[in-house]
Amino acid sequence: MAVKQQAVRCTAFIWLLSLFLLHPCRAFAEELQWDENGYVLYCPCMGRFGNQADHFLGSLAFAKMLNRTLAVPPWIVYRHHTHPYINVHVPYREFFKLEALSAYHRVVSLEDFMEKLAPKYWASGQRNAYCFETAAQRSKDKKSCPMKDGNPFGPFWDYVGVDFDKSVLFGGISFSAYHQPQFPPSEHPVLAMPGAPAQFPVTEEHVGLQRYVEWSDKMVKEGEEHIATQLIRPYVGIHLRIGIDWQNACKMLKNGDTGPHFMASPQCVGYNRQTALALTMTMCLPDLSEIRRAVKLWVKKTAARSVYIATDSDSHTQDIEKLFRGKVKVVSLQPDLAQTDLYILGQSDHFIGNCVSSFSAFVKRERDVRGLPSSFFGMDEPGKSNVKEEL
Ligand SMILES: Nc1nc2c(ncn2[C@@H]2O[C@H](COP(=O)(O)OP(=O)(O)O)[C@@H](O)[C@H]2O)c(=O)[nH]1
Ligand SMILES: *[C@@H]1O[C@H](CO)[C@@H](O)[C@H](O)[C@H]1NC(C)=O
Ligand SMILES: [Mg+2]
Repeated sequence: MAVKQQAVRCTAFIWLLSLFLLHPCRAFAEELQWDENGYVLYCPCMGRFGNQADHFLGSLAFAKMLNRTLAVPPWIVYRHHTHPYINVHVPYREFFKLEALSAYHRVVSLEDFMEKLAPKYWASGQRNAYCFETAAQRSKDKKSCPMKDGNPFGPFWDYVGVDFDKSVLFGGISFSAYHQPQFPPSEHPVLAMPGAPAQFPVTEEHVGLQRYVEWSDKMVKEGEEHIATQLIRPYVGIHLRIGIDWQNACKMLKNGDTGPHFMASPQCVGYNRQTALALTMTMCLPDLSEIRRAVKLWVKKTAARSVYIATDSDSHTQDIEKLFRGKVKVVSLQPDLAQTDLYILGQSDHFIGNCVSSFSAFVKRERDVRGLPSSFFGMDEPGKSNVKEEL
């Protein structure tokens, strides 16, 4: 009896202990402490989701390098075709778990930073903007950072509720730990920048940071429901990036205006420029015959019973159904949220992506972290040219 009680007490103790040890983020969410080592703020002002995600990984690494807390910005969603045609700012947490990032580095959502910390520590009147001299060159007086000039810059900082009081310029072409002594957090607590302090595409060194980008419970629930009700495993997920903007982008490749490093392509041709494999037109813009070939190959290899098609334009559902004469279920949801597609592609038994697309790259990175297989149109084995292309 006494032993049993002891055990119960002990269990309760461990449970209590785990509350404090394993959930530091809970305390952190309730009571935000000001970080004496300062903050990094930026606008994810370049490109749509895939580009923003690449920039996010680099920015996370940047904040860690400077040992400043990253104020995680919302995602900017463009609504060029839907009323009321204004950008929507979606808090990071809507799609992903903010706390999961803390395993890598200190973060706070930009919204929480503004609501809970800025009024006391970064009040109106002391809000500096930081940018490169070259960026300031574009302003009228050649001395101001272009923080709110145009779309999406203006609407972004308006959403955050920020006007800038002063600009601080830095020289050189890249900001590194080397610059930090120039901006001690005591004098420069908040580094707010017009764009991400990161490269596009994400550097090879930072690809693995994808492991800290975990889907929110809401996204998991929605995505799993679709998979359970619409798909039959094993299923092959494919990303068809073939819309008109993409056709135009791939023209650059066709015209020889770009080498093998083109947008997200290092993910399949290799990050080293000297040893990069050829980037073919089929890889950038797969035609229907390539789409058919690759889908047929992977459905056969994985004995897939269904195919999920995510697309920015035509899903080619019927063309793909015809390949299997009704034996394989072909599904395309065309969801309101692009992230629903990303989730379902991420969970597939095999993924065929577009090597040049950062939207595909998001899926590929997530799958690599979890050890799931992926290929690309025009490249069945990532990092190895298709035999036919070599001839
Ligand atoms: N829902 C959905 N949207 C897509 C798909 N492919 C492209 N898009 C949209 O087009 C945008 C493409 O821009 P981005 O994410 O930067 O990727 P990239 O241009 O392909 O490198 C995405 O963010 C989506 O909004 C898709 O398969 N499904
Ligand atoms: C990094 O910042 C944290 C939080 O401000 C601080 O506790 C820690 O000592 C800093 N680390 C270094 C190496 O300066
Ligand atoms: Mg893009």
